[in-house]
Amino acid sequence: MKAATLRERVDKVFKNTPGINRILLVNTNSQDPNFIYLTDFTSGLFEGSFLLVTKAGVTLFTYPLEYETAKQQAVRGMRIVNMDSEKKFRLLESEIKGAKIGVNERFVPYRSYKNLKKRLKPKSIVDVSEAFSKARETKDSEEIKRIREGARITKKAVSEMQKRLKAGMTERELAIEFDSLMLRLGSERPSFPTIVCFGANAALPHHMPDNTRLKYGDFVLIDAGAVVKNYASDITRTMLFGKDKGRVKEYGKKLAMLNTVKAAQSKAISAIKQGAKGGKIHMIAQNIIDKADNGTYKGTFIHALGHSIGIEVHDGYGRFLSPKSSLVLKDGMVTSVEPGIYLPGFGGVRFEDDVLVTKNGPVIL
Ligand SMILES: [Mn+2]
Repeated sequence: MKAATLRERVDKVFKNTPGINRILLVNTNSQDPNFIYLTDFTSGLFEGSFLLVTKAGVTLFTYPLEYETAKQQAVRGMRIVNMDSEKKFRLLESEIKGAKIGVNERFVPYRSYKNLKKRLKPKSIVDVSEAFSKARETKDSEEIKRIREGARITKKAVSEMQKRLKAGMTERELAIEFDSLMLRLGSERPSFPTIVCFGANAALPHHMPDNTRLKYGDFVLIDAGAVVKNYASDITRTMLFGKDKGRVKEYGKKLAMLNTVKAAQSKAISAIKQGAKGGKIHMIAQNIIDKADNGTYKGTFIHALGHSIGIEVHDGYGRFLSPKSSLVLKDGMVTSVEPGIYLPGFGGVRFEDDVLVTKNGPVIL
């Protein structure tokens, strides 16, 4: 596997859009993830820019503000148009008028859609979002390298943070320190707002760091990810603050939770390979949790085992390891594997890694 060229990515998208040979990606005040997928730009915001995608090549219509930024990053097969005048806008219009075009309905706001119809007058508009999801579901070597680097940075930051835990520090203080550690280690930005949970807060899977203070014997759960060249990573670690058995309240129960989730995660990961079914992988983890300690944790694993990871943290619409998932794993997919146990009022445990699917089995990134 090698890094795909722009042409190869464009071909990968058009393979799944029969009858469509013209796609218009429309940015809002943020970039369509598919715009990022094709341009691979790592600098610039490109608010309100358009990317016209045809089999012959890709044209970026942007504004004077970022024209130079675009030109510096343009690769072969990419044309950059500076929309500094109404005439240039008409160039875009002439490309679209009377044509059947594909758009990403999962991204274009209704208002932009209406404007597009009114101003650019295409003959018809169809949704091509699924074609992009399919193109993006398997990663090339460069994409994998970036996710691996993000995961490495995140794991390094967790182990560094573990040494800096102090009784009395707040979740917010930890989150601020953790994010700054990741940035220093090479992260461009967090994949999502860093989740930090102390004690009972760990029972809430998406708890946001607040002013809760760390106490001896608390669970400490960190769920975070570093972005490297547009690609996200997503790692969760849970630990106990303080290891002295005698002084940690309900040490045995906490340790059993940690061990159960670890076992569920490693069993599920070892079943991952090309051809395996997403639903089955989820059930491997769920069964271990449900049956452990005579059913003490039955029903406490309350979310999907994993999700596709790439440009978006939840990449690839609907591609999940979940109980009813019909997803069949393919070589080159990257999925999170994140079982958990959540006991409201007491605490929770989650372990999460990013796993590459190959023909021969799993590779933990
Ligand atoms: Mn995740």
